[in-house]
Amino acid sequence: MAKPILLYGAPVQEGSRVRGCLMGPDAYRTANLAQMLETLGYEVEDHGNLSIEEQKPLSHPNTQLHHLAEYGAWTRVLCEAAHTALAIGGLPIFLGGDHSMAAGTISGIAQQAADARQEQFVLWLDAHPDFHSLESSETGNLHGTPTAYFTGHASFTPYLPALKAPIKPGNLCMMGLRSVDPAERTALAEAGVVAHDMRSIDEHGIIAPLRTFLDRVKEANGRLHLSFDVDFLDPGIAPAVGTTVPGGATFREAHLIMEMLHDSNLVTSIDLVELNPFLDERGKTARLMVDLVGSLFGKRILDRPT
Ligand code: Z70
Ligand code: MN
Ligand code: MN
Ligand code: MN
Repeated sequence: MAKPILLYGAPVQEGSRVRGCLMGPDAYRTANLAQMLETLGYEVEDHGNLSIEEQKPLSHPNTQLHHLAEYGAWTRVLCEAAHTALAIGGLPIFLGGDHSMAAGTISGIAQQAADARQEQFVLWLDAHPDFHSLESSETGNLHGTPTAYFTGHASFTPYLPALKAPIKPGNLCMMGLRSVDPAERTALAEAGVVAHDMRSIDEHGIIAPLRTFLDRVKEANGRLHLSFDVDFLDPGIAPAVGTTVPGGATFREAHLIMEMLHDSNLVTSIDLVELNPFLDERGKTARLMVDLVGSLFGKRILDRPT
């Protein structure tokens, strides 16, 4: 029997200055995410939306930073929820919410993987590496920082919880990069993150680099977390994001990635982030994301020999 799929809404929008991501979880529900998964034969439990208490503002020498206290509060709540979801044997899907939520979800799943003595890997599908430290962020938007936190590459003390189980930079594979700030570019190379930009996808396609990474996860008998930022996709097919970056993944590249992930049977947890329904066109992006999740969970065009 497949693990039950546990849905957690994370209406986080403090990580950017564009409002609307707090509506993300309800847009996925409106687009029938749970029903679609049930049709595929899964047991689905919707745990509703997580929330944080009102926070007193915190200050930092980088005066551009905003909502630092909320970032800490969401990270604590999501870290706990993610740890628990895995500990009870579920496959959690975190419905975002902006990408700052990945500081919590990924630190939580990494902690639980460490409890179970399993190696944790992360596939990061995004136009951006989100690898800023609190010091290097120019925009002050904290959705640009979670990967630097959960790898332990930068210190977030005392704003975020002490990291118990960092993700090894070499276990973090980024695909789709096309908007990388200078500080992030230097830091990515120095840390040894596995980073594929759009040129790499143009040259090699997505199959070869994804296979190489999935083979590594398999050999390590590891777990795989998928963190899927809507802006990985081309804005022509997925307009509902605050910062659109041209030249993203196509409909077919995205479905193929999801199908390969399904066939690998390695995915143990998922974030769907940065959907901003306020910017959508008649639900098109939410529906596309639900269709992609369908491919990830085994929806296919024709039966295939196994
Ligand atoms: C830029 C920054 C960003 C979206 C992440 C962009 C960050 N590097 N934007 N995800 N949509 O503001 O630090
Ligand atoms: Mn992102
Ligand atoms: Mn534990
Ligand atoms: Mn992004």
